[in-house]
Amino acid sequence: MTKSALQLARSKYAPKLPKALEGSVTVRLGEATQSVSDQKEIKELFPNTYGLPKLTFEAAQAGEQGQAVNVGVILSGGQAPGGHNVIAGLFDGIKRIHPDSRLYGFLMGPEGLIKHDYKELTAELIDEYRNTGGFDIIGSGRTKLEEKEQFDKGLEILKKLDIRALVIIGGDDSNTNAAVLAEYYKSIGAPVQVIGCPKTIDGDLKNEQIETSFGFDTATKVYAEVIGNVQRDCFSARKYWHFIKLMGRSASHIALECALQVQPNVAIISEEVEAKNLTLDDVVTSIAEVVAQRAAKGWNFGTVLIPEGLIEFIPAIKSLIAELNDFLAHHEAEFRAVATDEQRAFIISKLSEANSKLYASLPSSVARQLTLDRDPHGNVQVSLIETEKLLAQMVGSKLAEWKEEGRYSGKFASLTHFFGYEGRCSMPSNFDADYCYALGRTAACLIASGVTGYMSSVQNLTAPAHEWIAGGIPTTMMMNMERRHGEMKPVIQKALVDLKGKPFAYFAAHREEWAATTSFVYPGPIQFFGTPEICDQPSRTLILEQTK
Ligand code: FBP
Repeated sequence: MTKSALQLARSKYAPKLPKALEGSVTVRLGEATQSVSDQKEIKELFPNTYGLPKLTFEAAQAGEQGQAVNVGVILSGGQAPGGHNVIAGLFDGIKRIHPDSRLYGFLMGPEGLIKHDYKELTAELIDEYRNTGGFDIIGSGRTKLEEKEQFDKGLEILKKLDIRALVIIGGDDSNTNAAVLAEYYKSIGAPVQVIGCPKTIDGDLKNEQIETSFGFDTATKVYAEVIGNVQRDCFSARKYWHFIKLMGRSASHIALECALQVQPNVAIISEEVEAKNLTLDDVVTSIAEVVAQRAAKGWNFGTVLIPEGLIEFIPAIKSLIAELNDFLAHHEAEFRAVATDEQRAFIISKLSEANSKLYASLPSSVARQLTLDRDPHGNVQVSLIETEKLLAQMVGSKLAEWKEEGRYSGKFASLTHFFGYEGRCSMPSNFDADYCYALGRTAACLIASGVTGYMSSVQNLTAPAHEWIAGGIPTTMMMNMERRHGEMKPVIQKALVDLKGKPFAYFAAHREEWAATTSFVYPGPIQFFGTPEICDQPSRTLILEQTK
């Protein structure tokens, strides 16, 4: 593999470790735990892995060498910067347990386990990937690991390779499935420990125990850099409004973090839209008001940040989508038989009055998308809807109306952007490189402790890395019961933006000023070499959340 000068320099970076993990380690057992809610149901579903104690690793005098262990690893779901360092930390950790320990990577996500597709991860291979972005060392995939047949099929290859522990690196759903797998293997007496690691750029796998998921830090820094560049261009030319959609399937953590970093003129937070029961027109009006307010000062430029999942959080659109799903599920053939240019009118004639009115008000491209693009479960694929274009177009129409009424006399030219895939495989920031390596080393300590059904956890993350606290959290502790596909299931609670939390409060306290002035911040690229103030700062979200 040909490497750039920066890649070569970066491959030599030694991640900073929590002090407790530098030498030999001992484990301190905490109190027995409970799930965040629905304790009775979760306990019944996880009789073998419920109520386990939290674990903390502490430095110890050098002890006897452990036994060699074969370990499997899976990358699950969307890419997030730092995944390779989790694997490197795990590799180094199990080699410290015993030099004959071996690591096997299952290829292209959970499917690799089911299809028995794997490769051994040797020291030479691991060295190639230290501190690099991407998941390409073994690939990732979205196959859900949730059926007994899949578990049994996986067990065949685990037995064949004498794998005694499986580490699943994934988001809330993958870690939920990891907990179910841990319980199943324990219930049938299969000697395989299952350990999870918290991954997702979306930042929605966090709670009292998991301070942040890995990848969020780097991805948001990459987006903030690019948004900063767009803002500087915007302020230089002073002729465009930039509508920027940001990844993060449902929660708005990425949009909020970027807003905190770049101070845009407008940032929409989906959770607030839902809490205030806003309509699409309310959202459009709120943006148009800022455009008009700035135009009155002669400033026909600005930036608007839009979270990817916004459309699903607008209560009226949620209800429109639900009715459309239902209608199309029952009348698919009838609908497809209608000529393309008459489909819009056909749908309008079939929906309830409120939804029909809303549907009729949507630009034709979005209206068409709502009826055509449905996933295998019959749901509209809202992530494909170009919300940034929808909002830019609707704000333009609103301003044109206001111009006719004499309420607005500015110029409005818009440009749209979507930043998502650009940030998912970026070279990890020092924070993510250190955090991920520590998560991998912690996973190895959990394996050495013989436990199963735990998630690797590293806490105290706004302190310098050597003060971080490594341990294990029973995954059942983070669970509650939720309705999924019509059935109540035990799942890890997804963290949405907390409207009472400090990051949102800071944003809310400053947004009017950012709208009325031009207070853009240009964060610049991630730095790897330099002082900790430049290279090691965690996300603003994490800093604000941990401010006393
Ligand atoms: P994970 O939850 O698996 O980490 O993935 C998050 C994400 O990057 C979302 O932000 C985005 O909506 C989605 O993946 C895109 O999915 P895909 O990679 O399948 O296009």
